Amino acid sequence: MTKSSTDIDVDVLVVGAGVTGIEQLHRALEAGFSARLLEAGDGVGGVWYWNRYPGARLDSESYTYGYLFSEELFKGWEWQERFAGQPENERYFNYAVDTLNLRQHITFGARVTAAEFDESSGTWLVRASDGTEVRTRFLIAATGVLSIPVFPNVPGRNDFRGIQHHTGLWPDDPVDFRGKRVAVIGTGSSGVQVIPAVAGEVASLTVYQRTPNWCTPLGNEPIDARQQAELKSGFEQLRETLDESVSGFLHQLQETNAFDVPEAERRAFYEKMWTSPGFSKVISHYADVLNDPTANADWCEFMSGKIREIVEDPATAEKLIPKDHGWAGKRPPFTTDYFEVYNDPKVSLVDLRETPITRVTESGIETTDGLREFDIIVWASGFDFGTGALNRMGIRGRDGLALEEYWSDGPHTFAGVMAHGFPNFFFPAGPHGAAGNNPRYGGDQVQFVDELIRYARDHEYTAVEVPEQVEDAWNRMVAEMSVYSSFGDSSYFYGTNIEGKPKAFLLNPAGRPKLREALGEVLESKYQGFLG
Ligand code: N01
Repeated sequence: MTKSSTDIDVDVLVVGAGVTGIEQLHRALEAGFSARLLEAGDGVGGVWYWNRYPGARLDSESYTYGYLFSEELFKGWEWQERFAGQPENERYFNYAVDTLNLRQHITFGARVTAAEFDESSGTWLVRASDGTEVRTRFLIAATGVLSIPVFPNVPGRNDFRGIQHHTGLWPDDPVDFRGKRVAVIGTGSSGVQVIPAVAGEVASLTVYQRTPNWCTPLGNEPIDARQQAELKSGFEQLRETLDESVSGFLHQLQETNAFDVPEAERRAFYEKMWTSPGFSKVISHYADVLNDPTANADWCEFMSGKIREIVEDPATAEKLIPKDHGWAGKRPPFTTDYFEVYNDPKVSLVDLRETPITRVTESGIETTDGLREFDIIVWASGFDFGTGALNRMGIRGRDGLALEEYWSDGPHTFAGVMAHGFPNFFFPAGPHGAAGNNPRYGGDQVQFVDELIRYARDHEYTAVEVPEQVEDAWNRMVAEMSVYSSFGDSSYFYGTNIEGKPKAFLLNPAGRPKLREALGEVLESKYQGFLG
């Protein structure tokens, strides 16, 4: 039976049970809305459900990544490591869902395939792959920026008779790497995590690298009892510091520029930075490392020296040193024993710029240099970042406007959370929203959506929509500021990893303070122009 546009099933429909969707569902229920969540997978955790490859691990400090909206939830969980691995992250999101009593509101195995806005009633009719059909007033796509895995466009992938998996679609049953001939394609954050994690078990490991990355040590360590106690007693301070930070991390900004100090002091600082944990190497680095090419090159020279020191074979070391981008020209991965792995005689590196892949065969991978046979291929080849999931959901807004058409030249958003022409539709943690510790930005957007839809309900508005000029102002800011971004435009942050995808900046180049300011102004104006 077709659903009538007058009867709604729920006030709020959330899509995606990742870090953002879980919080949004919780807030909707707390606010007294009837709410439901559709999740394509069979479990919660979002990226931490799908990316269960060996070595998958956070590189934001665990306690800054988890939820901070509830002190009780924060204190009820003790993170075991500074940078938690996938299993701990997945357990954490299950803990959150069960503690907040959300599981009964989640439908698993339901991938949204279509969502149409009905103007006369101000509702959305949403359809999912399992036949679910829901009419909702507010549709909130918490589908994330890294949820559509992509494979290189090489012929023959389906001919391979061995085992092959994408890191972003890793199976639940463990893959047995023992004694196997393994290929890993891609050396982004996923590839450089999986490579050292499996190297010890395999018969041989061949790494197919197109672009080397500036990998530096992650600096992981267990969280001891003293730190656990400090975290618990410092909850408010932690939250405050993160709220004031430029990108949702605890790391403090440096005021000194690289060449303000004598060389010996700079070398000592670089030594400290090399082992300094995770993103502190970006945020707490010399103030000009991201915007002065000479300062950036000086740090890169230091890192090149480290790679040459670690990797015994000079030719391999040279291949592992990035030549086409500086520090943070691509998203820098943080690793554990990555370069060291190349000293293991079982491990070899294929430079795809010298010998590109020509095809995948039944038994292995052929490059211009010949065929190598494998038992397992790991595709660590990345994602359709930012807009991938949203553009595939069949979103149809006012007058049937297709989201993927509206975004055919790149996303148009207000604060990475709303788009003009799509009333009562939100996409917290979407493109243009974040650049840093994602859950902190996503949390700001979730709170904004929560406050806006409560206001609309309490004041009996049936539709909310971002005014065109408000969206335009945000898009202008993104376009103007991304010109000064340190990210090279070969980065997936511009969508250039996907053939035919428009080149457009997909992050929020102004950071979290600007996001909070923009959302705050709308709230303060009592949603002027948003309500209809
Ligand atoms: O994906 P990527 P990822 N032929 O796009 C290569 C987050 N994350 O899954 O650089 C050959 O970075 C491609 O080569 P190139 C994090 O935000 C976080 O690794 O395009 N190679 C590249 O080497 C991260 O940034 C963690 O030349 C091809 C690789 O595949 C984001 O997810 C862990 C190719 C793709 O790298 C994505 O990371 C993991 C082709 N045709 C992920 N196409 C943490 O630590 C692509 N490649 C928290």
